[in-house]
Amino acid sequence: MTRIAFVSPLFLLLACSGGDPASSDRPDSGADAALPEDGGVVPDAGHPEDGGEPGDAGESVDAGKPDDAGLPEDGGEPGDAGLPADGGDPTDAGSPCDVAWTDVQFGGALDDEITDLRIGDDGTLYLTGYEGGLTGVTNIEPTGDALGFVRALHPDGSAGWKTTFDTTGTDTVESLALVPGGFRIAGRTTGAFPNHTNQGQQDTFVAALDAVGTVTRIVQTGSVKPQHPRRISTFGEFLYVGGQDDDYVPTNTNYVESWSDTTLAAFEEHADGTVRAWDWALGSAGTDFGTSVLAVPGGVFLSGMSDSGAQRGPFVRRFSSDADFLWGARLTQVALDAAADLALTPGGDLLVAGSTLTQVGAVSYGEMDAFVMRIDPVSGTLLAKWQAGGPDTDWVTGMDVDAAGNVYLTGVTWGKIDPDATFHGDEDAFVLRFDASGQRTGWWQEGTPGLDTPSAVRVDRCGRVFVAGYTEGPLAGAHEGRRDAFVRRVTFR
Ligand SMILES: [Ca+2]
Ligand SMILES: [Ca+2]
Ligand SMILES: [Ca+2]
Repeated sequence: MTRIAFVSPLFLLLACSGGDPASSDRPDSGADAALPEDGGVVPDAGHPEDGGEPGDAGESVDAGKPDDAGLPEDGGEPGDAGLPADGGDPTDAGSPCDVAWTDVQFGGALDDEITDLRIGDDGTLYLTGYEGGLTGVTNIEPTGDALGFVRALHPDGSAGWKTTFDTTGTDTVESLALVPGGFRIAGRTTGAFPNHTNQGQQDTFVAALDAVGTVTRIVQTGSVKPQHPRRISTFGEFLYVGGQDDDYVPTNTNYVESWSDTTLAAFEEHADGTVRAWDWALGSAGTDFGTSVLAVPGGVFLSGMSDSGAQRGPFVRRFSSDADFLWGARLTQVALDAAADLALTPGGDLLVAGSTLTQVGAVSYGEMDAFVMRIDPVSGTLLAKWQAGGPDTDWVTGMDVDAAGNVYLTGVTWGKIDPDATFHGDEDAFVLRFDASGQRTGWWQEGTPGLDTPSAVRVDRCGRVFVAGYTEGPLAGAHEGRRDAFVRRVTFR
């Protein structure tokens, strides 16, 4: 059960629930995105359409060209605000989009992973992850003396600054958010940072970094259970961390006291410190995960999944910044289905991407498929949904949206994501591109004989698409051993 449990709970779920998941499907279709609990409370604390798109709302650059992999020809994109001058980009020599790229693989003999990827306006890539860990040892991955990192890569893939988080225990950085003047990151540690005490097993930490990676603030928080932050998202002074408390096996015992529970932690940043403001948790009798958070003006969306109980299946919920529950949407009724990631369209609709065993779109392609649902962010009403995949299991781990509304999904496939793809064995990485209406306009699959597992896909302002995660082979460079971190540029077919 050690394979992709760290990035995705698929194997864990498969192990925990013996029954046929399809039998839990209900005739009332997976589309009732507005749940009974959404009592119409719509204080409309802010339209998410201004949640982070700096003015590039309606570009239709290369919206439908199936073969456009973000080629340099769109370097003169009219909405492109990412001029090299605005970030001190060290590699600028002409058009910021006319930069060669060399794929990146790094790590040592032990396990190394990239957990998240963001791209700045100037084309700099920012990675989070860990190095020197061990997977496959306990139910918590990684273990060992892993150190967490945040790294910058120049737009050509060459190394920029690197900041590490390294107590005497196991440390990882799980996610980062770009904020004016720097970054906010979430990670976890079995140790203790200066002036903090570990609350038991693994704690969450959140940190503020300036634009060159200097840590200016760090807060460690937790409980006796193993905290597992998965994604961080910020708006204004609010900082949200979504994830789960992993399966809790009390120290020096070998029984599971509680299966994992979805968690959402809200923090407020003040001049004199970062305060944990409120928490929300979902703990069914079974296994619950949180997968992503997306902060918007006035609140936050949380995605996750629950494998048992009346609300089993993938979900998204909206909360106000004061912890009021605004609405919840149960996306399917299948316990093994998962919501993986959240994004906003240029028009402000909420997109949820995930994986499903059932049919939510026009066609089911076999085993698990990728899905995307477009949801009214105010009411939770389902607006559109689509499905894609190959005949084998396809498991989504990340999503991004560009200024034209094209949607990019990444994940792993156990077969061919397209009939023309080559499957390299075990799991391969894939990326799918869709236009705003859900038509698939491109695919990409690469792999090695081992695991090739992306954690995030991001498109930059030049239309360049990058995928990052871990590989057990020479996916993007020389293989140093066990899992290595990788970043690859995607060329669509
Ligand atoms: Ca499939
Ligand atoms: Ca593979
Ligand atoms: Ca390695």
